[in-house]
Amino acid sequence: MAENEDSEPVEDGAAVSKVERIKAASNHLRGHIAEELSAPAEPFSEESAQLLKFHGVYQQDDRDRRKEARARGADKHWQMMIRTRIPGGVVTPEGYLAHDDIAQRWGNGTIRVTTRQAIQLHGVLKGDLKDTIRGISESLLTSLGGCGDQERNILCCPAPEGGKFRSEVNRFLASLVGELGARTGAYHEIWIDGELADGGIPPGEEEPLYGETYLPRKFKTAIAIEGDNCVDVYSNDLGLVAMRGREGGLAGVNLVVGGGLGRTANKPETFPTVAVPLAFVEPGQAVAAARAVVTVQRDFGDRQNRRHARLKYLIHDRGVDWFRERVQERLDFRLQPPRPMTWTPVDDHLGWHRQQWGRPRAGFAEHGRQAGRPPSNQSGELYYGLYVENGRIKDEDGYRLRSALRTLVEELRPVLHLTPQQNVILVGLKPAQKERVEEVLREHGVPLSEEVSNTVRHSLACPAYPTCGLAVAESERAMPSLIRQIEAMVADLGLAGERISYRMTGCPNGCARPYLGDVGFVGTTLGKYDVFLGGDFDGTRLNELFARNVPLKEIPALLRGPLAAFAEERTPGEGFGDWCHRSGVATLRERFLERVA
Ligand code: SRM
Ligand code: SF4
Repeated sequence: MAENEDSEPVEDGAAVSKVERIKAASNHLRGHIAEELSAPAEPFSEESAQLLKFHGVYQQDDRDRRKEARARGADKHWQMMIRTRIPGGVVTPEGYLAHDDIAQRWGNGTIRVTTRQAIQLHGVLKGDLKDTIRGISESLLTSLGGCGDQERNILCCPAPEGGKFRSEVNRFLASLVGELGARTGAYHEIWIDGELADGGIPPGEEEPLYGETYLPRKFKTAIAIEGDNCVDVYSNDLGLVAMRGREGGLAGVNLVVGGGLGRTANKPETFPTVAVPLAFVEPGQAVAAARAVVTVQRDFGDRQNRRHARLKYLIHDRGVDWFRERVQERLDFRLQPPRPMTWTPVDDHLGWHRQQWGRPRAGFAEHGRQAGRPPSNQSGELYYGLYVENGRIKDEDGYRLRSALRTLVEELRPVLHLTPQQNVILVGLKPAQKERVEEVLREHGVPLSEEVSNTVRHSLACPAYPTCGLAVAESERAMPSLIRQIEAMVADLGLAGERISYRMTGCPNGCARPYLGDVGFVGTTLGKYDVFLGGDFDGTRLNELFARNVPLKEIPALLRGPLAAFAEERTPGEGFGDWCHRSGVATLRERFLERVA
């Protein structure tokens, strides 16, 4: 039997993890959440905390306030994080303003755009949770499916491009969201109308896709547009690459499977890996094919050991051919061989662009229903990709991004497209409004995206301390200072024009996708990071460990050698990660590290 903290033996000698038993006994995710809500001063039980994740809620504690909590005799300063699921990152102005209101009233005053195009609100107290979720729901959004062992927020390239092809991709996204979502009424009962919540499963309620135990683990899906991998499609359990047809529409979809980045320190049996090609399917077959992939993972994924439960381990253990056969068995059409894919450097969609169609209406904000869009942009509307450092929308000292965005959204009513790089695109702006956008940003001390250096612009960091219970090192609070030191050094080396991605996380789980950056920093303990080099800017290749346990303040000096050599030795157009890969990260270690760890 596999050894792990979650598994316990059962009578027939098999084992399922504790979370599996909690799911099975939960009456479609109801459990005792409603009952426990009536005691606002007490934290949720472990069972409810597990089920809450399916509702998009994490029970956390403020790790900066542990001492203070103990001093006043409390266990911890308990608080909730709520993650709103936003397919393709498309939010109406009303949806955005509702989150801004909630952040102010019940949260910690900040809004966080995630690496999966969702919104997180931190610091909500248990007693305010119901009002918070009701507020989200009133803005026609939902946190159901934000977390938990189910299909997570489905990513899609956020560029507000129009035409037949994008309309078909958008319709595909909406169908996927409808097909792969949970059907339980628990969310509505507990948070919205309060009826039936502890009364078991109402007659006739079914979870046709998930059954009683949902999936063995989280399941992540992304749609990339052929050529532009801005969603980091290879890091997903299921990647769907939309391929253009000769007539300008959607020719079909390439499926890639088994990506995932999480790993556990000192457990080499856990590892990051990129998704591998599975098949090509026609547009009308793509939803069924995606569903079949999910059901194979549902039926064969590891339900004993949660560290081995992601789809990537099933594919690693059984092979992609075995997996393809299982998927094929569930379909009434033939899977075709995957088509060749080429990628151009990832576009982060920042700055001013001309839209190819008129003012959009909310795409997926209305619980997955997509509104129509006019086919062409007769009014010459624009979109503006606004850089948000590490996804945190906040007011702090002279930098008042949150107020600036609130002003712009209230005044100009743009739809917002959240990006997988934690940025925000304001969509549907009139050319006459360009000046006003820039004026509001300047008035609030927010740099225009065009003024942000390439180094800062292409950096990502996960939240880590103080909210993430799994953090072993700082990330969002460490990156701004580190990246500015690197920015100065890069400029000094004459590399300011280069696009190099730097990604940091406060533990090896990989939430800011550090193993796919040109450069990755992964926290190992407070103040120290493993440094990885040699990914590619297109996100198709994992980087490799360059140096272990590097103190934060030594990172710039450590990177100087490889960056200086890159400046001298690169071939025309070669990226930093590609140069590291071509040189060999092992060779770079010998050249630039005095002592190889
Ligand atoms: Fe993540 C767990 C934050 C994207 C891999 N992730 C967490 C938790 C919920 C910590 C926890 O379980 O207690 C973090 C909440 C921290 C906080 O205070 O907000 C957290 N993950 C995030 C976000 C907010 C990072 C960000 O900077 O935006 C991202 C939210 C995405 C969303 O909207 O759904 C986020 N997490 C990712 C990604 C990147 C991606 O999906 O594109 C990954 C790597 C890809 C993957 O899943 O393999 C990722 N998060 C993990 C893992 C490791 C999973 C594994 O297979 O081992 C965990 C821990 C776990 O699941 O046990 C985790
Ligand atoms: Fe937390 Fe680790 Fe994810 Fe960062 S990478 S948010 S520290 S789980």
